This record gives sequence, C-alpha cells and structure tokens, in this order.
Amino acid sequence: METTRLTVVSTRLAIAVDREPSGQWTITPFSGSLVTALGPVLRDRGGQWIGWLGTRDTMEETNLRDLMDQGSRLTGYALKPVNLTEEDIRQYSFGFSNQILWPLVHDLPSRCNFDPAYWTVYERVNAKFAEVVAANTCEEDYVWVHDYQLIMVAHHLKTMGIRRQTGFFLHIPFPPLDGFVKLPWRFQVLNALLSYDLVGFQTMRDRRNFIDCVRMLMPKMRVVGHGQIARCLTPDHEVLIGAFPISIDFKQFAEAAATSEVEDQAWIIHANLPERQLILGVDRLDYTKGIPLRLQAFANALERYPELHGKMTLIQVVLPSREEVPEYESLKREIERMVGEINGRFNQVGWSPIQYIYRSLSRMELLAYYRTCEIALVTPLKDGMNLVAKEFCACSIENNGVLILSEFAGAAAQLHNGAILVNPFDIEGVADAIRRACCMESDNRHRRMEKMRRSIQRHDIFHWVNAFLRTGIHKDLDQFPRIEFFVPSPVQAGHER
Ligand code: GDG
Repeated sequence: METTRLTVVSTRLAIAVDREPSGQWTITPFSGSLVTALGPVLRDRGGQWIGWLGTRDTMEETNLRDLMDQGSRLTGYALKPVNLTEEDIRQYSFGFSNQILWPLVHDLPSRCNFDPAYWTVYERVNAKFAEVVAANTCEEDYVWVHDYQLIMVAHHLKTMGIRRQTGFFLHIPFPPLDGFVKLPWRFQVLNALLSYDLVGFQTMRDRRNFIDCVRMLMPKMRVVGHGQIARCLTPDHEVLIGAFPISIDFKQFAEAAATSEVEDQAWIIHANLPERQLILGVDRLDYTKGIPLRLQAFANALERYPELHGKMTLIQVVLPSREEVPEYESLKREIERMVGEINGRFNQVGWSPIQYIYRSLSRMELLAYYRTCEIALVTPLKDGMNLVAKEFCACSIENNGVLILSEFAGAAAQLHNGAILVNPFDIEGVADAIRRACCMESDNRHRRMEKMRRSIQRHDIFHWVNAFLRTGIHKDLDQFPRIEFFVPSPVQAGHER
C-alpha cells in the first residue's frame, strides 16, 4: 500500500500550553531533535502529531479548537490532542510509566511499585490514544508511535479492528531477560510490542535483549535473521525488529555553537572561571543519570589528586523533571547536600570546586556551556542513548573537548573510539578518568573528538529517521508527497521532555 502521510504519536504534543494569570492560553513549540527531524516532513507533507496537551487545566471545547488551530499554524502541521484526566496522568504516566517501566528497564527493579491499578489505567490510556489515532488516520497513513508510555497502541488498534501500518521506537533501554521477567504484565507487553509492524531499539544490545525475551517467553514465535533487521513471525503477521541509534541535528548544533552570540556567552563563562578546566554535567533530574555517584567520583579525584585543586571546576546543570514524584524530590535534596559538602570541604579563596545550576537553561546558554567546557562528564547508570554526549561533541567545534562517557549509555556503542569510557559505579575509575581528561594532550583530544564528531555528523537525526522509515515503509523523509498549505510562523525554543 502506498503510504502518503506520516502520523507521529507521542505522550506529549510537540508544544507546551500554559495558562497566564489573566486566563489567556499561550503556546510554545518544543525544539528538540525529534521535532527538528520530523517537523519538516509533517509540515510540508500534511502530516500530523497526536499527543496529550500537557496541561491539567480543563479547557472548553471551543478554546481547545482555537488553541489547536493556533498550534498548527505555529508548528506548521496538524495537532490532534488526546484528553487525559488528572487520574489518567497520575496512574498512567507517574504510575505505570515512571514507577514501573522506567526503573525496570534501567535495571533498578527495587525502585518499581508494581501497583496493579497502574496497569489498568495504562491500558485504558493507551486505548484512548488508539481511538484518537483511529479517528484521525486512514489505511494509507504510517503511524509512528514513540516510547514506553505507548507500547499498547497498535494492540488496541488491532482489537478495535483498525488496520494501520505501524512502527514503534523505544527511546529507553530494553532490559535483559532476568530483569524483564519481573514485570507482572510481561506477556501482555511482549504481545503488544509484537502488534507493530516494526519495533525499533536504540542499540543492538536492546534488540538482543528483546529477542531473548521473545524466544524464552513465547517459544511459539519464530525469530529469524541476524543482520541489522531481524524478523519475528507471529501467527498473523511479520514484525521487523531493528536497532536505530537516535541522534541529533549535528549541523544545527555545530552552526549555532559557532555564532557570535554563543561565542560571547562562552567567553564570559570562562572569563569568570579563569585558568582552569571546566567539566560539564548536564542531566535531567533522574536517578538513572548517576549524579550522586558522579559527585562522589569528583570528590574522590580531589582527595587523591590535590594537584587538581584550583585547576578544574565541575559545572553541574540539573534540569528539573518529574518533581511530582517524591523520589525525585529527595534526589534533588541529596544532590544539593553533596554539592554543599564538597564545596565546603575543598573550597579555597577564588575557587569553588562545583558550580551547581538547577533550572532549565535557554538553548543559547546550553550551547555556550557545551562550547566552552573542556570536558563533559556523562555518567548515567544506564541510558537508552544520551543526547547530551552527542550535543557536547557537536558543539566542540575546535575539537578540543574530552568526553568521559558511561559504558552503560547507548551512545557508548557509537562513541567508544573517541570517548574515555567509564563504569559509573567505579568511583575511583571515574576519578582517574577525570584526571586523565584534565591532563590529556591537545593532539590526543583533537584526534578523539574529530572521530566522534565525524561519526555523529554521518549518523545524524535525519539518518535515524530515514533508516527507520526505509525499514518500515521503504521510504525516505523526502519521499512523502509535498503539500504546501501552511506558512509556519517563527517558533520559540523549548525542550521536548
Ligand atoms: C530519553 C532517554 C535518549 C538538558 N538540560 C537542558 C536541556 N536539556 C536537553 C538536552 C538533551 C535532552 O535535554 C536530554 O536528553 P537525553 O538523551 O540526555 O535524556 P532523556 O531526557 O532521559 O531522554 C535517552 C532520549 O530519550 C532520546 O531518545 O537519548 O536515553 O532516556 O537534548 O539538550 N535543554 C535546554 N536547557 C537545559 O537546561 N534547553
């Protein structure tokens, strides 16, 4: 069947909706890599994005219609909202998604709260998404569903008797068999994933884990093929299973990092922290990002290598996230306590070892930090990919940055040749890596960074989208028919998650 239109489905629409004190609604489009990559094809080719509005404030039907029209004019493509109640959000998003699937796939089952009510609501909300997909698409559409919050969408479409070509991409890791079997709904989740026509993972490791689970838990399914794409033969269809490492818009990052605005800001940051190497950590507030262990490793480096005192500063940026979940609030307090303790212990006149920033930086500020910092310390305990690692490299336009990267981040599979790989649980190992990065000769830095930048440039976000679509429907981004009917307005920056 000829596919003519792309429909993207994700938990959140690609816009943020806010209500001002005056009662007026405002819209800000997001500007993450997914939006950058998919926006043009949705915009020029009559595509659409389906998702939740992201606000818990109730809105009258006419307001919602106006707002969606306004949002569509701003983004350039149709936006189709899924209405979720307060209860839906609590149990589906904060519950099943963030308190069961998230810790489980990041190998932290002891953090899971296997409340059966969460599963019921997760199912119900996925069915709501499927209803909106069914109502707004036709058989020629390609429906591309994103991430762990929406695993059941294709399954519900099938149950409703709706035939669509569907693809699913999991942005987070897929756990090994012994972790996955702990999930009380393991069969339902595997079955649901096998309802898609294509299931994409970040790395070959994730794909292997998934195939192991299918083979062990569903012995009647046959999985064949060892190359880039494997196939699972289910009783009613064939599911393609592949690894598609997500990336960034390399060109956009590299060009933006070279602008005079970013350069000036980068200069100011370094001028205020003179004669020392700046080490950057940028993470969403999340226990999977390994921030406390990283701080311990940094303190360990200061303890064991006093020659580094006054010669390096760690700038740790934490992006507020999931603040409604009590665990995240206590993680924030733990990080603040550790930063205070380390600064209190090692502080000297004119030198504080850590600068801590707890807020969302503007895109320009973020780029300036990427550009000016000599070292990036990216040490998640486990991560689907980690885009910060790639963004740092893209902005290291003088090739002088050093990337210290956790071997448990998906990005390590691609960047292992240039990064200093570390085990984030090995405090002395990470401390040694910090020292090694600080002392690394310029030639070595250049060689390593050049390798990583070349690889990211070649495998950018557009390469990722094309690889997925080519596998799913034998099409590239630019093979969707062009329908020019929108004149997009300039967009403001925001971030996706
Ligand atoms: C999930 C998976 C996978 C951070 N601070 C600021 C800011 N950011 C932006 C970064 C980056 C994004 O947030 C974080 O992306 P990550 O990939 O590091 O992590 P998750 O949010 O956990 O994303 C992950 C990803 O999905 C994509 O598939 O790589 O493994 O967990 O883009 O730039 N942006 C702005 N200000 C900040 O302060 N503007």
